[in-house]
Amino acid sequence: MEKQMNNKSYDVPLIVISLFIVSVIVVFLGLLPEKGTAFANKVFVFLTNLFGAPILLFTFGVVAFLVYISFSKYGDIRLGKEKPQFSTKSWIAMMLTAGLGSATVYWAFTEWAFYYNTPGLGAEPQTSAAYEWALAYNFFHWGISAWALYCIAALPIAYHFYVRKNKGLSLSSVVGEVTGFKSNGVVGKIVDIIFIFTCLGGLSITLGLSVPLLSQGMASILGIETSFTIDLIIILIISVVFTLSAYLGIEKGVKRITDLNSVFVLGFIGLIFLIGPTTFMINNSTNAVGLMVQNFVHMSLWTDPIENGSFPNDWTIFYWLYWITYAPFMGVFVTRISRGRKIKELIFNMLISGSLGCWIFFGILQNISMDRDIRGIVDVSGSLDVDGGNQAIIDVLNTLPLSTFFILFFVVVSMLFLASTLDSASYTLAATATKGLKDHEDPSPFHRLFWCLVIVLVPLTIIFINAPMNTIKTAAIVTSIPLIFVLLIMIYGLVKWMREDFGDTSAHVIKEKNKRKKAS
Ligand code: NM2
Repeated sequence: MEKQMNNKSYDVPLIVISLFIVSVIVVFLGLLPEKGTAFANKVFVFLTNLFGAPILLFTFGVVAFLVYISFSKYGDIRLGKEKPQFSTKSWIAMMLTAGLGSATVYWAFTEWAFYYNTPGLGAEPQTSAAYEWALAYNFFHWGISAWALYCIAALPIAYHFYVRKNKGLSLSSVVGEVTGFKSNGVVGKIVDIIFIFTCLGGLSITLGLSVPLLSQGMASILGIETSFTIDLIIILIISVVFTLSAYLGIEKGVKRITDLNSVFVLGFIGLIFLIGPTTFMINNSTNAVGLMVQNFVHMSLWTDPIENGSFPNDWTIFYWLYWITYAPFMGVFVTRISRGRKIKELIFNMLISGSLGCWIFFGILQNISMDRDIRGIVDVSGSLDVDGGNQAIIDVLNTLPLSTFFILFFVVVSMLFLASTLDSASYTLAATATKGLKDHEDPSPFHRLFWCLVIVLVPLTIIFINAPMNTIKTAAIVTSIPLIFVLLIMIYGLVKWMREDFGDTSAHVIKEKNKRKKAS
């Protein structure tokens, strides 16, 4: 049965299946937390063992493929002949802010510490070498390969939409065009469900990590103890205010504030960079880029086959899957903002500018936290087992001059990150679950609020039972593996289309053909 709303309708089977699976997870984890987390751990180990090497090969293959395309004649294909809608600077800024989320702030202070305690590539734990490798690995996990995973989701969608001029910006419409199955038939539904679950998986990590951190910040400002109630209040306020903002008519104001967030982020990291230790930040980051570039292939394909340590599964493979959970959402977003760009321009800016943006962000925040650990001021690496490092993050901020101002700044930045993540995710999910939605139409505000509440159920349960990191990570592992198959279909389609459209055309003709239209 479908409920009518004008000529649009809710996709009831999609909503029911999603609600059912989410409820099963919430009830299982909530009622049997120990069994639930032990089960999640087993699933994590099983899937990363089974799919680990293929995922590493896939990601490395994607990087090689994109580098090849950008240097080949296909790189000159323009995605729509119109003038780009945004300047290159704001285009890159938009990709960066959309591609990173609220948990990025958590990782920015703590990620190196995980690697310092259990390093990759055989380094000795908790040594100087481990400090150096920690930052190199952080740059690797937020670098070229990671952005390549975003890019490989974006390119087929953009090609389908601008070059082939097919209808629809969803994964199911791309898969429909490639395979010939109807996008509103069974195959399309399966793709939509996979899409929804990957989004939910990614958001579980994002919210599971960022909500407790945000409430830690709030509690420190208010001088109270953190508790689940604070987590709950924060998430409810953000969900209701931000998702209903369109309905309440304050969307423009809210949007302006979230747009301002990139300025806030720049201000935040800029000030910390100036306070320093600036030289250490520059030196350690330069060193990390060197280590990473030198070992790029080894890091990309390292499975630790003899020692069977858990680093590749726990980090590299997990990270690629974590990025993949956001890839479909990013693919659609990047397509929307990339009309008029050449394929090579898209690849270059996603891989290089995207990575550089991450390295600057992490190069400043990882290093301030590492510096406090090296000098014995805050025990960041020792705090991970206690509370995931949340208190240590606040303690690091407390070492800055005008620390209250910085913690407040930090809380505002995290809150806006969280709000924009929830806002765009609930929008995308509601749009996927609304039948007959035209490109310029929006799903109803209540439908968005519904998805917003569904999104927060699993992470809230995870926070409530105080689940270990592996339970949080399992959400991404389970949900993004099916999406790899969808991505493979999309890559196949892209190659097929490019060969059909330009296979017999020589490089200079492609260049000529793809000149931008003169402004009329
Ligand atoms: N990525 C970039 O959790 C977040 O901050 C969202 C994370 C996929 C690793 C993005």
